[in-house]
Amino acid sequence: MLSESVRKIHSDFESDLIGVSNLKDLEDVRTKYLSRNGLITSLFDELKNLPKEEKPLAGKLLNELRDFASNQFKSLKDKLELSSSVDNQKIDLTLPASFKKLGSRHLLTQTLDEIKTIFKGLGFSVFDGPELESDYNNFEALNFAPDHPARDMQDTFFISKDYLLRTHTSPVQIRVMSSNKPPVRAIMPGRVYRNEAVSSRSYCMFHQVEGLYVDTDVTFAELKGTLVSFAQQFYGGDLNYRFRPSFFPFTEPSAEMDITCYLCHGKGCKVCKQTGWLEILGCGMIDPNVFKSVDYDSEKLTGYAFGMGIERTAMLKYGITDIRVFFENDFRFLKQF
Ligand code: 2NL
Repeated sequence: MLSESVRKIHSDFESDLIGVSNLKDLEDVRTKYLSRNGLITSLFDELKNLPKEEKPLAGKLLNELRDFASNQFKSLKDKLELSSSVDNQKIDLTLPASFKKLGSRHLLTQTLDEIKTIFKGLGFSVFDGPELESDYNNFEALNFAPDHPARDMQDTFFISKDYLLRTHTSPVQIRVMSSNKPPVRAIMPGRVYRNEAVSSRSYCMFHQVEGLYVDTDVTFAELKGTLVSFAQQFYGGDLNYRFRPSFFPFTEPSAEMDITCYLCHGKGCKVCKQTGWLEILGCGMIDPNVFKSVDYDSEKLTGYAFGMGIERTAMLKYGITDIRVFFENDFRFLKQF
């Protein structure tokens, strides 16, 4: 008998609940079934009239019904409360969404990424190394004479007698050659430090990318082919270029590469100091003394190397005239790129 009442109340409760669309109707259903005098609660009173042996099963059925009803009630209540709180806030779903400013990669990162992509396409891999270096890796292994002016306290941040903040990324090339057999074809980007007065043209810290290719028959013609291909991809296809003789302690012969001035297209202006040319990088054939210091056979091997400042490269490409803007993080500068 009781089990039949349970079944009937169960299905009545469910159909009553289907008709509920607001909190008030829901409260009426709760009163009808679950309040002190509600239908479910009253069934519990009938339990005591049952024969002893039927009580456990009937009790179980009743508990299940009550738990079912209160769970259904609770979840519908949560749902209705949530939607009524949204109604109360009077949200205007037709308003345009608020604009969130997105960050972007720093111009230096963008420039370096572009340089890396181009050289990877030319078969170079990428290495990095520590910014705190030994005097040996930074100067001695690179054929700097002991009294070379770059070692001077005024140009180099020395940490101790034998350690310093690297003044170029060449020590990474020393490390890579010392721990890899030739052929080696790689670029090494990173931060470098110079103890110089800060101005629009120089900063105490900047970024460089250097590269080298060492094998048995590497020629100056290959150096030119690679760097011209780089410049065409980076600065644009139809540029003119030239290589001028230069000097670096670690290369012989050495050269600097110029491209046509982006501003006057070769006519001569303030940016190119009336020459029509802009210097974009330094390069040369690796000096045999450098090969000796990394235990490479300078009789069998030749190689070229090159280096460029990343800030300078970006300044040339975008016509930026003050290096300090790279480190000030002024949003008005950053957001232009
Ligand atoms: C410049 C010029 C250059 C190199 C860097 C290099 C490294 C080794 C051996 C030989 Cl381990 N050379 N690097 C060569 C020529 C030029 O940089 O104006 N940099 C900003």
